[in-house]
Amino acid sequence: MKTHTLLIHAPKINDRFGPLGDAMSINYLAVGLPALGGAVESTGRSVEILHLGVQRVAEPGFDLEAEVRKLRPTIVGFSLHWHPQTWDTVQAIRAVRRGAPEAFIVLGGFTASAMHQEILETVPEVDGIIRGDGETALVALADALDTSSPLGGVPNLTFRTATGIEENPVSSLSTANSISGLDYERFDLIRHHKRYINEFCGAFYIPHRRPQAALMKVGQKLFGGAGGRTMILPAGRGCSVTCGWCGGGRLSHKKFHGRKNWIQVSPGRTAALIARSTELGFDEVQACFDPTPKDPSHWIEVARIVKASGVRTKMYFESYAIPDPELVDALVDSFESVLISMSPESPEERVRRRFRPMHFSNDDLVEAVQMCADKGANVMLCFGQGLPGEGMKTPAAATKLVQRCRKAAKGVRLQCRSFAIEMEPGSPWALRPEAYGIELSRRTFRDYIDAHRPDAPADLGYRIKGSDDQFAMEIREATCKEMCPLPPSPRLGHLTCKALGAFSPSTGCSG
Ligand code: B12
Ligand code: SF4
Repeated sequence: MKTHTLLIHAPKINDRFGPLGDAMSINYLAVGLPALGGAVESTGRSVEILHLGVQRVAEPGFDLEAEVRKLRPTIVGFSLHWHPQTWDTVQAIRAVRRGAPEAFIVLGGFTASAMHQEILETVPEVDGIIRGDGETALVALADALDTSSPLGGVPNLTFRTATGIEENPVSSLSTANSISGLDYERFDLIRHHKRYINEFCGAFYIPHRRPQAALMKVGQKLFGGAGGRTMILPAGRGCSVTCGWCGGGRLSHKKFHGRKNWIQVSPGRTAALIARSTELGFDEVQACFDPTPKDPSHWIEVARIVKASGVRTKMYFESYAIPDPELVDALVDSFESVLISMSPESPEERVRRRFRPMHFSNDDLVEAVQMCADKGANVMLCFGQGLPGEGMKTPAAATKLVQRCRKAAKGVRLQCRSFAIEMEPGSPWALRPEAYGIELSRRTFRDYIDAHRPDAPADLGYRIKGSDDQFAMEIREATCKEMCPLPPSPRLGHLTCKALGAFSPSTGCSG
C-alpha cells in the first residue's frame, strides 16, 4: 500500500480542564488542512489526513510507526498550528521517522512558521517547514521530490541541507480569489471523518473519564452551550490589527507569513460552505473572522445569500469589537438562532485599551448586549484572567460588569468564558516582554515542548512583574462565581462544576 502524502494533526492528549480533570484539547484541525489535502489530491496524488485523537478512539491500539511503515508515504506533513500541540507533535514526528525513514517530514501552521529555524535546529527528524500559506508550496514540494529537483525553488520552504539550514523566501501568498476557490469541505480525506465531525468538532475539552464525559453530554443536551457539531468557517486570512497577546495579529502575519493585510473568502463561497455544513452533519457554523466590525457589509451579504438559499442553521458569530446593529438584524433574519460573542478580555478599560486596538468601553459593551438582546441574539462574553495592569480591584470590577450585562441581556441567554491567556510564539508580548511588564518563562522551541509535556507544571509562559499568588487566587474565585462557562448559567455553573468535581475530587473550581 502506498499513500503519497499523509497529513497529521496531533491534539494535546494529556491536558486538564477544571472539573473535567484529564482531557484532550486542540481537537479542531486547522480549517485549512482539508483544503491543503484537496490541493495535493487535485494533482493526482493520493492523500490521507490522520487526526491522532480520532485514531485513539476509533482504532484503539493504533500505532503510528507501524502505520507509516505500511503506507510508505513520500511526504508526511504535520500541522503544528497551535503551540499546545508541540509535545505531542514532536512525539509523533519521531514515530514517523522510525517507521518511514525515507519520507520527507514537513511542518506547517502558525507555530511552525513562527519558529521554523529553531525547530529544524531542535528536532533532527524534521526535513523542512513551509511558512504561511501552504497550498501552492506543498504541491511544489511534492513536484520537486517526485522529480528529484532541487528544493531551492520551493516557495516558503525552510529546509535542511548537507551543510546547514536554507530559507527560501515567502513568495507564494494566496489571494482573496484563490482562497475562495479551495476545497475546505474535503472532510472525506480525514480517516473516520464522521467520527471527527460528531465527536471532535464541538467541546474544547474531551474528558478521558467516562462519568465526566457522560455528565457533560447530559448538561449540554439540557442547557446547550459549546458541544454541538460546529463547522468553523474558513472565512479569511491575516488580521486588520495587532493585539498585544496574539500570535496571529497583523504584525505576526507580516513577519512570519509575508501577509501585510487581510483577505476574505467571497460572500457567495462562504454562504455555499454554510449550505455544505448542514449536508455534512454539522449543527451550527462559527464565524471567527471579523476584521472590520465597523463595516459589516461583507457578513451582511453572506447572511443575505444564506437567507435567499433557504438553508437554515445556527450561527455563532465572534465579533472582534462590538457588532453593528444592522449585522445583528441580518444574522437574526437569516439563521435559526444566533449567538454573538464579544471579548472585553479585561473589565478594566485601561488594560483593554492596551491589549486591543479595536477598543470599546464598558458602557459600549453593556449597550451592545442590550441591543443584541432586543433583537433576539444570545450573547457570549469572553474574558482573560490576570492580565498585566489588573490589580486587587479587578475581580470586583469584573463582577460589576458581568452583572450589568446580565441585566441588559433580558430575554436571551448570556454565557461567559474566562481563560487565562497563554504565551504564544511570535506575539507582540513574546517579542517585547518588558514593554508589557512581564517576564517570560517560555521563549525557545524547547521551552514549548517542555511546557506541554504530560507531566509539566501549570504555567502560562510568563509572570507578571510584581504580582503575587493571592491576587491570582482572588481573580480565579471571582471568575468561578460570576463567569463560569458551564451550564446552566455564568452564576450557577459552579454548581455543575461541583457535581462534576465529585467524580474527581482533586479538580473543580473554587466558587
Ligand atoms: C479562526 C481561528 C480559530 C477557530 C478555529 C480555527 C481552525 N480550526 O483552524 C477557533 C475559534 C475554534 C480557534 C480556537 C483556538 N485558537 Co485560534 N485562531 C483563529 C484565527 C482567527 C484564524 C485562523 C484561520 O482561519 N486561518 C486561515 C485558514 C484557512 O488557514 P489555516 O487553517 O491556518 O491553514 C493554513 C496554514 O496555517 C498552513 N498549514 C496549516 N497546517 C499545515 C500543515 C502543513 C504540512 C502545511 C504545509 C501547511 C499547513 O496551510 C494552510 C493553508 O494555507 C487565528 C488568528 C488569525 N487572524 O489568523 C487564530 C489562531 C490560529 N488561534 C490561536 C489559538 C491559540 C487558538 C486556541 C489554542 C485558543 C485556546 N486557548 O483555546 C484554540 C485551539 C482550538 C482547537 N484547535 O481545537 C492562535 C495560535 C497561536 C499559536 N502559535 O499557537 C492564533 C494564531 C491567534 C489567536 N490567539 O487566536 N481559533
Ligand atoms: S486577537 Fe486581535 S490580533 Fe489576534 S486575530 Fe483576534 S483581532 Fe486579530
